[in-house]
Amino acid sequence: MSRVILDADAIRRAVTRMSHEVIERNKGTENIVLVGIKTRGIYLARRIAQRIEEIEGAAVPVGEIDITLYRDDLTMKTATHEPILQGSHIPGKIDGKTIILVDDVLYTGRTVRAALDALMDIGRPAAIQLAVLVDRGHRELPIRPDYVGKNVPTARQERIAANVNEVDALDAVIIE
Ligand code: 3GP
Ligand code: 5GP
Ligand code: MG
Repeated sequence: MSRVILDADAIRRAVTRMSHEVIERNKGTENIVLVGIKTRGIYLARRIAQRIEEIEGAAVPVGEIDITLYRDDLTMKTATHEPILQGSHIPGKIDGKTIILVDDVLYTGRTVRAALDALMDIGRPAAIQLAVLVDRGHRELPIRPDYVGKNVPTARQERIAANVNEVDALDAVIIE
């Protein structure tokens, strides 16, 4: 049995709200760099950047970071199966910038931890904030998002399909 948690309109509204929150919290867009995590986080970061540009009339740079889970299957998650950095592309220097990390789903927090490590290796940002479309709980590290599309309490064995148009040819967050 599966259930739609966010449809296309709801995702669009969540992205719009998060974009406003980013602008408000940072008092503008001047120092901001958006960094999307691997596949779907990248497209969400681009959407937020586009929305911010529509609202503020200023372009925000978007980078990407590729972190792959080093594990045998998607349902298993143990301390020995840590996310590993595959690569990253960040436009310009991140020193003194406010980085906004963007991902589709936040779960244990290990992927974000790996992304933080990678960013710290590249430079010294003034601050790093976290935006996720879905927070499904079950954190294993002291990591919390600053901007959340929707909090979705889940059981560990549940899966959330975060479909984005650019990859999945539809916009929908579905719990299955
Ligand atoms: P993404 O790269 O767009 O984030 O990890 C590969 C894909 O599988 C991810 O796409 C993610 O959406 C999906 N996925 C579903 N469940 C899980 C999970 O528990 N862990 C991870 N890492 N990915 C999952
Ligand atoms: P974490 O490292 O916080 O456990 O997991 C975060 C990463 O794994 C995100 O990049 C996300 O794509 C993926 N992930 C974890 N759980 C799920 C889930 O239920 N659904 C989807 N779509 N992705 C998930
Ligand atoms: Mg992801």
